Amino acid sequence: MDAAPEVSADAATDQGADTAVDAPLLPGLEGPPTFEDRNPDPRVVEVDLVASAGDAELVAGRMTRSLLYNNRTPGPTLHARVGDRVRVHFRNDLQEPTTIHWHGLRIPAEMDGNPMVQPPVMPGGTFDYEFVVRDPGTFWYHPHVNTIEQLDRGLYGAIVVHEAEPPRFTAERVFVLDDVRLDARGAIAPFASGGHDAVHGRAGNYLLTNGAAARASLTAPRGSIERWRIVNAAGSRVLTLSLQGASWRVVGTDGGLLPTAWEPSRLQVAPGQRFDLEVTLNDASGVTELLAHVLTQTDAGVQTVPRALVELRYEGDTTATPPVYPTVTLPPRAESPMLQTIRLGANTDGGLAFTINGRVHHEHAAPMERYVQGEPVRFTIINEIGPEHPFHLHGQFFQIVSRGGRDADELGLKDTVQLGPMERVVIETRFENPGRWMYHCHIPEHAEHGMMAELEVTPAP
Ligand SMILES: [Cu+2]
Repeated sequence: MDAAPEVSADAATDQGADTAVDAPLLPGLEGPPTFEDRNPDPRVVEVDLVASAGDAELVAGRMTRSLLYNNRTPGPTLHARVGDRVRVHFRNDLQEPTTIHWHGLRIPAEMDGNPMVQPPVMPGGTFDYEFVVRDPGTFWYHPHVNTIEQLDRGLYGAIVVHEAEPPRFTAERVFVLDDVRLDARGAIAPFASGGHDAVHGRAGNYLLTNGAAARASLTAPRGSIERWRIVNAAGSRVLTLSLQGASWRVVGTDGGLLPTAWEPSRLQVAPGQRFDLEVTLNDASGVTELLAHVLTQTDAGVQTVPRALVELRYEGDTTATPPVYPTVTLPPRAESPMLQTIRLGANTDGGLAFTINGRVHHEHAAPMERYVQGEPVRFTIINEIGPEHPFHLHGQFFQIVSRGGRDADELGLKDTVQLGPMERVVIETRFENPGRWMYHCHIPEHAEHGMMAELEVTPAP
């Protein structure tokens, strides 16, 4: 941890906000700028957040009418340390209602920003979100109203919560990945209510890295060891990533650092998921590329083509000390958990709709099930249809027990798990966070057409 002069909150206030010093310093983040913290107390992060329409340069030299947080997409990164209090003064300058959902944070249900527990913030309206960030990790925020359009038009941003004693890297970088569908004029293409988009969710024709369609061009000294925090903010695109010209290990996922790192050949990141990578820049080539392998129409038919999201060139040399990771222990598997089944399906009774346990769910429906805080529950989630579903549970972490009947090797605490066509995944949670919580497919077209339900966790007696 960087040493910083100790300055009491009171002294900082006396001197005015301009001279306030946050102590101890958080590790710096490369990527989207962080929010301006207007509270001098180093344990309080207090920020202003405005959603509005505006122009963004998604493709170089062209402006695209988008929806923005604080006039940019991705919005500023919310940067805090575990245990910090976060206050977000939100104002909705959109022409439509919205909310902010803090994806993955285990915060009080009334701050979760989902429309089952919070009336949407109307145009011109405000809402103050306040919570303590209990868990270190990489998270993100986005609207939970008309998500099909609001997310796709650019409303999302990253959240980084540092460990109490963060491992030290040469640099930490945030990469918020997305795709967007632009028409020939560079405008966001109209949203269709049927067809392929309704079945599979809308995919874009441009990949975005931190809001730009061009590959991110970066430099770093050879010998660096960096932490890369990856967020998939796309509506429906599963990203298959590889790294060329560097060695990498997965050191964290949705719910923070892992007990043991693992080295992928390719890494699949479903919509909503996050992965933290340790990247060692030591390749003879002098250039490192983060690639997304994308199905593409070519002259030779549809093929998987690598697209560079990030190109990093070595400049200078350094000798990084390997980071020292805190010891992480995952909750053990329960001996006799309650067993539940969640079936993800569809029906075409009155147009295409998506179902959970045979029901088309609408907002403000009553909670489907009740659980007691701390009670271990094992869910068998069955995808009974062809389209894929990134299944997301609000306000809790879970572990992936098995996939397709085999023990899962997907280590770590998760809040989002990908289900392929007709696939069956078993997860286990202990419902540590009481309240009313949504669970849904993270593809907005599926969620908003029925695949979004609610459960309730009652406080432990
Ligand atoms: Cu789905």
